[in-house]
Order: sequence, then structure tokens, then C-alpha cells
Amino acid sequence: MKQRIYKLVVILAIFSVFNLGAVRAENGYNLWLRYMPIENGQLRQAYQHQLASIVVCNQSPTINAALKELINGINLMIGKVPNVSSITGNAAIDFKTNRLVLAKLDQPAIAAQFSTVELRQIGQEGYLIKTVRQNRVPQILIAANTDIGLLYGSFHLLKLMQTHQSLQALNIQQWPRLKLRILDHWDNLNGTVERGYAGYSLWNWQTLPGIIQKRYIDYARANASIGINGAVLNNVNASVKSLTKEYLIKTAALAKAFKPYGIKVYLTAKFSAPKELGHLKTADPLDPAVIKWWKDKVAEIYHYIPNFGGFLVKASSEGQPGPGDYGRTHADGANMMAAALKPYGGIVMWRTFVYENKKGADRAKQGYDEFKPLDGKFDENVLLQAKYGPIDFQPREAFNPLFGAMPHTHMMMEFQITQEYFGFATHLVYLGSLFQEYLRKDTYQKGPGTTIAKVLEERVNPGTDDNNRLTGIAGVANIGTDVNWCGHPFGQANWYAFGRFAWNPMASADSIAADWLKMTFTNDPGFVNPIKKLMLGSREVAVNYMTPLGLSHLMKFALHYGPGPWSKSAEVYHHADSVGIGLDRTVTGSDAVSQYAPALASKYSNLKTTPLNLILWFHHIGWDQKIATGETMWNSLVHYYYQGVKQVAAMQQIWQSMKGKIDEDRFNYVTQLLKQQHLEAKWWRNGCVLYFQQYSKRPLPKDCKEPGKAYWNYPTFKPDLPFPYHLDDQ
Ligand code: BDP
Repeated sequence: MKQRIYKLVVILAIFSVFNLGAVRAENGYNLWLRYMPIENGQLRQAYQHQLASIVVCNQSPTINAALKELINGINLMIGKVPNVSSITGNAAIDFKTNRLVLAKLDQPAIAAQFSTVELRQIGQEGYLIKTVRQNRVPQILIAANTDIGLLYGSFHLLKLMQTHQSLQALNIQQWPRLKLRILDHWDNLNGTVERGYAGYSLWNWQTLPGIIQKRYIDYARANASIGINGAVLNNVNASVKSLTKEYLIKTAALAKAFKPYGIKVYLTAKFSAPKELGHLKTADPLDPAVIKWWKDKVAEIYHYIPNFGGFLVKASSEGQPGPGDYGRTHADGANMMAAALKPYGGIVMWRTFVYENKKGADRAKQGYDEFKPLDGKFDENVLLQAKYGPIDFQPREAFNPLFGAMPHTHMMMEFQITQEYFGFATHLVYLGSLFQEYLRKDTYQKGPGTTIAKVLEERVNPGTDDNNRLTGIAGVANIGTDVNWCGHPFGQANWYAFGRFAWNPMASADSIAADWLKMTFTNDPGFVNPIKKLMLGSREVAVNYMTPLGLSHLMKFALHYGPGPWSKSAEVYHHADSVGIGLDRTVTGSDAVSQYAPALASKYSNLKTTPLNLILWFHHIGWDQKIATGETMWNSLVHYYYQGVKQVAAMQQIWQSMKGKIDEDRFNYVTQLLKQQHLEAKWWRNGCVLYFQQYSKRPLPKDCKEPGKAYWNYPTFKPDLPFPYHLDDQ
């Protein structure tokens, strides 16, 4: 008995000392900042040697945050707390004993370690990491022009350790390609989150400003670790209450908590606020009383929140008030707000998401039609925030033609990280592939090679000072109060990937997935390689079982979960009839193709040169017509739906073969989620195939088993029934 107890104690001691990754219970709270113990003895020893001590020059809340992160991370990974010393003022750094040096480049001894090119490149937020040798003692230098650069550099060093890379000969130059890297939270003041599937809002307005939860700080850490530098705290469908003094004071507390992590807060501004809060008769942007109201409001905001970022505005869109209510343009509205913010360095992010449900109108054309004529009319502190596609965050759309059409306007990308149209937080969909696809799309704006990434990065007026150029990207957050922040454990990858693409729009979805997997689960290549492949394919899998070949918006009306091609609102997107399916957007149809550069317009006008994955976006195609798959339109469509379901089954199998390689809790959770995704993929397949078959009146290809019809109340598909769990066997 005694011996058994002894054994147990030894086992427990081993577990607690090494905190073994594969067996430790995990709930996902630590995201990609888990800092797991390095089990490879050689590597651990090398790190212990290289990071035995840290010296920091000067102190500030941001440098303290960096130091705290480094001490904690290094200690957890190598089991040793580094010695820390700090030097203030011009005191010389002892290069003999200090192994990791964190210093600003205004110190000549530090700057001397780098070339002028390196020094020039990194700007206000970049950093340099270099292994230098002084008296044959290797030193790791993290250097930057600013404190925030040092924090970003510290996270980079920790990432190298988390992904088990050598620190022997580092030579890293990093700087963000876009200035504004922002999360848009669609959070309501009552704690709910519009299109949020991971619990409630992180912001506890009731306990603010008094209580700063640890979660707020961990949120800021996670963002800083990937370079996100802004957060819009509230829903684009805005409440004016967020602009009242009471809420500004609460917001100020969050802004203060985030500041050391380089994160500015922004608010959405409801256009009718002068009426609703100020009791003015109008919100007309050209009315002097309205102009004064916004000026005063902005002054009040900066009084409480000195580092306030600015406004995000959804105006004259989906019933929201806007300049259109007074016969004014978007430029009139945006510039009026921008003028109020300008003295404080604030900015306006004005959304281009506008459409009317006019009969016969092609929604894909409307953003362009309204905004193209305004190119060059927006003030210098205004950015237009456009979704990646012209409709609405669909699994796949053609890219938004506005990105190729506004050479004199600051254009900002809007991605959706929350999976509104991707099965909520139930489906495993890695959006890194989607971000990459759109950022690399060629707009041809200035000839071939003018990718969206370039459009976002480029200056509006070449030859002007780059520092004045506003560039940016926003992602609608998938974060909530769920213990793992994002609902689906793999939803975290989309937050992570968004940050990495915001830092560098030409980053690779593949290497981002690899980094995320290593930091979030394990460095074991037996896990990382197959699961990375699974992630990289996952977005296309979802497209296959939801909206293949360029279809869009077939989701259940308003809810946007599950299939609903039979709803009136979906019919305008698929145009299925007895002849065929798809929307003619060529000159014989809505002529949306003419909104693209001529080279693209002619490519998209011809079915043969239209990319296969967009054929139904641009063309109405006969059921019996042969397409590039080599099969008829009907058979191809059905095959895509069936393939999507098979692919989810394959994802399940791959995941099962990972048993034992990661912690049980997350393994089991993802197992359940994939099972649900498989059911839902069948739900999509059966619903869409049976529905479209009513039009095609063709049999299914021979290799496709008839889907069970019971659930569908075939052929009316009405009423909507609860989720068909019995699809298990259909
Ligand atoms: C749609 C969402 C809706 C948002 C809207 C927007 O369904 O909840 O308010 O986008 O972006 O996709 O404003």
C-alpha cells in the first residue's frame, strides 16, 4: 500500500513538474499562448542557456507587459525563471552576462547592431530580432523604435520557442503592412452578440468601470501576440447609448486596460444620435447644429478616452439611419464625422455594405453603384470598409469590385471571423484559406498584379508621406464568454489567422495553420501535418456541401443556419428554373461583370474562362450543359454536394486517428462537433439536392444514393422542421 501511494506521488510529481501536454486537461482558455514545457532535453537546455537572463532598457506599462509575458512563457517552457535586470537612461548594457536584451533603437549601441535598411523598414510598430555575438557570448537582441514594437517582438520570440525553433542565429525583421488591424465586435449593450456563437459579450458593462476582469487583459494579450491594434467594442447596428457619458466612462476603463497592449478602442456611431441623444430635429450632416453636436460629442469622448480611435459607421444600410435620409451622400456623412475627429487624430471607418431589396435588382451591384461615383470625395481620415465579396460574407463570392475601383479612396477590408454563414461555431472551417484567397485576388486596377493586398497597402497619392496613409483591415470577431473564447476549438485558428493576415496580407494560410496547431495543440508532426491538411481543405469542404460552384445565400432566411434554398429570399440568388440554375451577371443579365477591370469582365463573361468555382455566380447554366468537370451541370452540382458530405466523413476519420496525441477534452469535443457537422452536411446536401431536383427533373447520378425525403415534407419543404437528427442513417 505504502509503495503504491509512493508511486502515485511520483507520477503526480512528474505530471506537475513537466505539465505533460498530451495528458493535461485543457479547456482552450489559454488559446495559442499555452507555453507548454519543452520536452526535448537538448532544446530545453539550449533555451535555458540562451535565456538565463533578460535585460530591459527603460520601463513602461508596455515593456512591463512584455517582460511579464517573457518571464511567464520562458518559465513555463523551460522550467526556469530568467534573471531580470533593467537599465534606465544611458547606462551601458553589459554584453557579457545578459543573454536576452530588450532595447529601443534610440540607443546607439543597439542601433549599431543593425543595418540602415533594417532600421528604416520597421517603422513605429515593427521590430528586429537578432542573435549577436559579443566577446563570443551570444546575445539575443529584440529591438524596436517603440515599446509596442518590443512587445510584438517578445511575442515573436515566444512563438519561436513554442514552435521549437532554434535561437542560434536569429535575424528577423518584422513590420505590419497595414496600419489599422481591427476586431469588430458586434456586441450589444445588453450582453448579447449579433451573429456571435461563443456565448455572451466579453464586456461586462454592469461592472465596468470598476472591475477590470482578467479576461480583458488576456484578450489584449492574445491580440497583441498577433499584432491586432484596435477593437470596435459595439455592434454596427448601433445603440446611441454607447455614446452617453455613462458608457463613455465604462469604455474609458477598457481603453485604459488595453493601452499597454497597443490596442485602441473604437465605437460604432449611430447616425441619428444628434436626434436621439441631442434632441435635435434632424441628423442632416450639413446642418450646422448637427455638425456642432458631433464636434461636442467627440470632444467629450476624447475628454474621457484620450487614446480613442474613432468611429465605425453603418449608415443608410439595412434600415439604419444615414445621410441618405436627408438626400446627402455617404461622403457628406463620413466627412462631417471625420472633421469632428480630425483634431484628435481620430478616424472614420465607413461601411460600404448597402443594398435595397428592390425587385429585379442585383444586390451584388449596389455597393459599387453607390460608392464608385464618390471615389476621391472622402476626407483623408476616412476609410471605406468593404466586405470581401459584393454581397455578404458568403462561403464563396466573386471579390468585391470596389477594391479595384476606388484608386483615390482609402479602402479597408472587412472579413467575418465569426461563422455566420459557415455553420456557426459547430463546423470546422479554417478561414485562413478564405482570407488568403481574397487578399491575393487580382483586381487589375493598375494592370495585372494589383492584388487586393496591394490595394489595401498602397498609398492613395504616390509620393506623399507614407505615415499619412491610412490603411487597414477589420474582422468581425468570433469571441465571447465561452471558456475557450470562440465556441469551436478550431474557431480560435480563425482569430489567430486574421491577426497574422492583418499583419501581412501576403502571409500564407499554410504556415499560419502550422504555427497555430503547434502552439495550440502539440508540435508532434504526426498531429500537425494531417490536421493542417484537414484545416486547409475545410473551407472548400463547407463550400461543397453548402454553396458549390458559385452559388450563394442558400442559408435559412435571417437565421443563416442550415439550408433554405426554398425561401423567397434565396430564389433571387440561385435563379433555379426548369432550364437551369445560376445568375446571369453578364451583359445579357445584370451586367455586374462590367464593374470589374476589362480583363476580368471579359474573363467572367465567358463561361469557358470563368473559374469553375464561380460559374453559377456569373452564369445561368442549363441542366444538361456540360461544364468543366466533364459532366452535365446537374450531375456536377449533385456530385459536389455528395462529395462535401464524404469529405466531412473523411475529416472525422482523420481526427479519430489522432486519439492520444492531444488532450482528451479537446479531442472529445472536436469529435462531437465533427459528428454534428457530418449530420448537418447531410442536411444541406439532402435539402439542396431535393429542392433543385424539383426544377431539374433529372435523376441523381447513379453513384449517388437517394436522400431520405421524410424530413423535407417534400416537395414543399414547409414548414421548417427542427434539426433532423435522424439524418444519421440517411
Ligand atoms: C449581415 C448580418 C447582419 C449584419 C450585417 C452587416 O446578417 O446581422 O448586421 O451583415 O454587416 O451579414 O451589417
